[in-house]
Formats: sequence, structure tokens, C-alpha cells
Amino acid sequence: MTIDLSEKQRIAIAIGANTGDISANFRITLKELEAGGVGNIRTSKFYRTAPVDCPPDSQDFINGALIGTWGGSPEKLLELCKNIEEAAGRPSIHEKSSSRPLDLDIIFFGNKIHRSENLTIPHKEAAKRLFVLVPLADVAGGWLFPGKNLSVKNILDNLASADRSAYISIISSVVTLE
Ligand code: PH2
Ligand code: MG
Ligand code: MG
Repeated sequence: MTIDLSEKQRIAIAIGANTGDISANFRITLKELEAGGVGNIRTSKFYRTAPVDCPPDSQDFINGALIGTWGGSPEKLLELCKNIEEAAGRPSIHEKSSSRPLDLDIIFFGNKIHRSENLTIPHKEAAKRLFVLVPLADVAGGWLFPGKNLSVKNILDNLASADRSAYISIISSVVTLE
């Protein structure tokens, strides 16, 4: 599918980290995204979440989500996110699910489905992960998942019923970042 870049897209990004100065890294991220061209940013609440499919002894994560607008290509947005991750101290080459001071995952790009060698949107795991869906529902609950006839909130509700205890644990772990 080609993407009309004459028009700004609504985008959604998941933000997460489990090492380093997470508050500082998230604060800097929001500034850098804005400086890099992301408009009208709105952020979710932030949640402490247990590591999912991570190496043993990984620390808890802080997870959130944000929405905004973007006038360039998905690849350019990915480049901006990768640059911000690297500036926060995450090596560009890393083991999958290794601990990280910052992870920025593009979840949605308008209602587009985008697949290239290094980028898949919607993010492959988004619809399966409570640590993505809970914060995403704060800012994009009604957003229809491209390729599915369900909103973020619908998918979250289904997953929350299937794993009630993990859901309760996340929603009762809202954190305040300085
Ligand atoms: N990210 C992962 C793997 N596991 N677990 C939590 N709780 N939060 C994350 O952001 C996370 C994870 C891969 O990116
Ligand atoms: Mg991730
Ligand atoms: Mg990532």
C-alpha cells in the first residue's frame, strides 16, 4: 500500500524501559520526538509491568504510550525513534528482549498496514501484549486496529478477560514519573 505523505498521519508509539534513569529518558524522548517533528503529542499514564518473555532476572519495566501526528514516511519516523533510543544508551544492535534504557515501538501509522524489511506496522506483538494495550487504551482506546474489525479497547478487554490477574496487576501499578 502506498502512503500519501501530503497529509499528516496520526501515529501511536509504545514507550518502555527497564534500566537506567527511566524518568529522564522518557522526558527527553518527548522533547526529542517533538523536536524531530511529531506534533500534538499526548501521553498515557505510565505503568510498572512485569517482564514478559525476557531473560531471567530482568527488572520490571515502565511502559506507556503516546499518540501524535507525523508528516513524513514510516521509515523516517523509525529513524527518529532509533536515534532517540541510541542517544539514551541503547546499542543499535541488541538481543531481542534484552534490558534497555529505552524502547520506542511504532504501533500505528494512521490506519495503514506497512511491511518492509525492518518495520512492520501495526507492531507485530501489540495486539497480544497487555503492557502495550493498557497504556495505548488511555490515549487510543477507540482506534480501530488496522486489519482487524476491533478497537484497541475491544482487544484489551478480550485479553484482560483471558488473563485477569496480569491485567489487574498492570492497572494497579500506575507510576508517577518526575
Ligand atoms: N518489551 C519486550 C519484551 N518484554 N515486557 C514488559 N513488561 N514490557 C516491555 O516493554 C517488554 C517486555 C520487547 O520489546
Ligand atoms: Mg518492544
Ligand atoms: Mg523495539
